[in-house]
Amino acid sequence: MNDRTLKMYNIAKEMYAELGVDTDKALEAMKAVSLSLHCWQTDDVGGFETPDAELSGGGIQVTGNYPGKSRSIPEMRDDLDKAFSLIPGTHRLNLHSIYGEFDGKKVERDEIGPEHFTGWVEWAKERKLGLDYNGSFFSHPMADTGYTLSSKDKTVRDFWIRHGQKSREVAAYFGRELGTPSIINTWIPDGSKDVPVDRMGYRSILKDSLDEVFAKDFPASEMRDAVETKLFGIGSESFVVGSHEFYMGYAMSRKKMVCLDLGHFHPTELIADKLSSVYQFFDEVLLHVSRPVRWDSDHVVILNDDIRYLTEEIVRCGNIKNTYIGLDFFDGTMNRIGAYAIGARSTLKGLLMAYLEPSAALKQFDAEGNAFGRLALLEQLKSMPSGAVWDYYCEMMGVPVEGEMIKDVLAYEKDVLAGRK
Ligand code: RNT
Ligand code: ZN
Repeated sequence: MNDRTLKMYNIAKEMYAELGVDTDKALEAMKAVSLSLHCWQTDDVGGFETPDAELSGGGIQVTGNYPGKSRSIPEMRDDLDKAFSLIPGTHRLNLHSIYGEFDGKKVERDEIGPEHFTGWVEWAKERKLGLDYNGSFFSHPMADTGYTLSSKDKTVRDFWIRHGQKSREVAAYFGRELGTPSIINTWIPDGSKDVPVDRMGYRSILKDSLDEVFAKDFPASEMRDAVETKLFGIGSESFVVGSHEFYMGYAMSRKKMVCLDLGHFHPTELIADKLSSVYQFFDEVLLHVSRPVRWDSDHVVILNDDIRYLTEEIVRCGNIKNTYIGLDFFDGTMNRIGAYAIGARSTLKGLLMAYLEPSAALKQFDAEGNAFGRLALLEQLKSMPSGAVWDYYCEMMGVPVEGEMIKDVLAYEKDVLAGRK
């Protein structure tokens, strides 16, 4: 441990102790936090379905052409190893079906099954990582009309129903092999640019299709389903079939989880405020931590107010063990490994700051109706030395502190990414 890091930590520890906060306890809590790192930041959600798979329409938009994106699964694994080495703690990996190992063969989405993920399972076992999963209902000719599971064309929707069913087999396989339940999230891009007339029809089809997708029961020890709500997207500005109300109702009636993505609501609407409501009625929830800039732009997560509020609520609600924290951003304009490091570390920093809250004192002000005391203490916290605790945590967990992280990422760019021409 670096001398200065230790000195600063000890001062911080003393200052927090004066507020009734035990920094060592906060760090113990941090060690138990597990993020689900999304694999798709390594290659801008391209996938490796065919040797030259390119992202095409159908609901996902990535901008940027920064050099060095992974072009194959081995490269992707190198990048993920690098990313994990920059993030303190034990985390999980979240795969999409377009990242199966298809050996250069064309495998249709409705044929992607566990056999295409044996290599990933080996990889995860070696690293003692849990795997989460997603069917990929986008970037495919069968998604070109803008409708998949809610399509009025039976051939189209049956195709995606089979994809959904197979995807759940993959997740269950992950859970069985790795001994930790795989969280499988279903997000579909369905909706329309212009105002539809038959909203009712599409939503009723979606409900029936989902019932078919979820017809088979799997033990909760193997996999758990989440359904991701959304307000609007590029190409689905006027209508998204799987809206928040739709999926809240669906998930509640079918005992599934909802997935709340920070970019999937009105720009001023906060997910942070939703958690304490959702926890009243659901056992578990999945989060997609992202950063919308004016729209669902999936910018790299930073420690902004939205993340502060979200992480505070996660901790304040006292239900983090039932909260699956997935990351979901993709930015092709910068070093992609650096993007992971920033996004994951900022989420963790938010959680650490939340664990460093003097919750007893704050709750007391709350209960007494002392709005000034509460606000003043919250403001005081903003200049407390949480950075010293963070650096200490990074060193303790064997990952680089802030300034070193930048150097480390730039060295990887020079040594590895620059060679990907
Ligand atoms: C899209 C959803 C979805 C995707 C990933 C790739 O709006 O947020 O979660 O980002 O599945
Ligand atoms: Zn998402």
